[in-house]
Amino acid sequence: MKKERYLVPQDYMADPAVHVFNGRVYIYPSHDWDSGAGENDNGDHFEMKDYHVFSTDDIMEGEVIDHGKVLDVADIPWAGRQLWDCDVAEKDGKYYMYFPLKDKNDVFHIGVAVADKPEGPFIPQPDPIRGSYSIDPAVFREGDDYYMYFGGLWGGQLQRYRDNKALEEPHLEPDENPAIPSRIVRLTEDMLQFAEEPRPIVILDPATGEPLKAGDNTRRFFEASWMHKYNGKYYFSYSTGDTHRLCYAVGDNPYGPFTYQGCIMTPVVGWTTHHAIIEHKGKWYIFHHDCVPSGGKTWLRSLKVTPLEYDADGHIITIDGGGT
Ligand code: FUB
Repeated sequence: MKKERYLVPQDYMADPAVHVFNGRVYIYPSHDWDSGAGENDNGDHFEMKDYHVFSTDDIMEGEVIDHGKVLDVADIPWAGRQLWDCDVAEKDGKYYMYFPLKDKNDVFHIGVAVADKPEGPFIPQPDPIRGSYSIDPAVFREGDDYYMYFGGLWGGQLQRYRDNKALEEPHLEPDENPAIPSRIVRLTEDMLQFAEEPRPIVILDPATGEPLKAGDNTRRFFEASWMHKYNGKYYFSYSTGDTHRLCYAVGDNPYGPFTYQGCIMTPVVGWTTHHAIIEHKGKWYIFHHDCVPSGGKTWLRSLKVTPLEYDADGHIITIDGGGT
């Protein structure tokens, strides 16, 4: 099998969420472009304004179809700017796209748009999800329940919240405190709201049994949550942000706690790293992005896929991302 593949060489796409719907693989990426905004820790250079959907029936070799623009920031009533990483879930033949977007006050919330087909078009709800904040929604289905994982530090604004309430001042924890966690929340039956208060995702250090610390920045959560299940275990994976790694932790249920396991992918070329992990036709894949085709421009990222393997104990074998 090929070792990796760029999936959309004709355009810049990033932050893939991937699902198999009706036997076909659908990819929901962010759509990068060169807005001219300056690069900073606030992420102003990620000025994305629409989404495209892609699909294929053969991940490593098949034609990847671009279904075109499926949602535009201009059509979202509460929009300010910046459509970042989205995800899509199916329920009863309808498709729900969850997207982070800054409102007119430059505060991120998570919105929902609905379609009759996995390839859209998606029609946005008039308002964001009540009580939603920060970025990077990833939706995981367990039977009849749908859970959203979300959150991201720095430009993703997660440090502005504690116990689901906005703080007066953003607060990055001191190094010796528990790291700021990703969040999980179950969705309502109509898929349009939170059914409960979001809860923290606790990642435990296997050596001490204690939550990973804020200063442990090669292992602690930063952004890009994803959940998949393998051999009955729940694999929570995420980006470590400023140390540019994709890492994972394993638990016994969707809420955790999760115990840290290791690195899935070493840094790619580019600042951000972001992924989705799926099984298709008995093989496992990690979809991700890097900035090799743009010559390292971190706001112009290209979509990739690489086969993913486990060892006999269920540990993910680390992939070399090709960066430093
Ligand atoms: O694409 C904008 C942001 O960059 C995403 O929301 C993060 O996960 C990072 O990939």
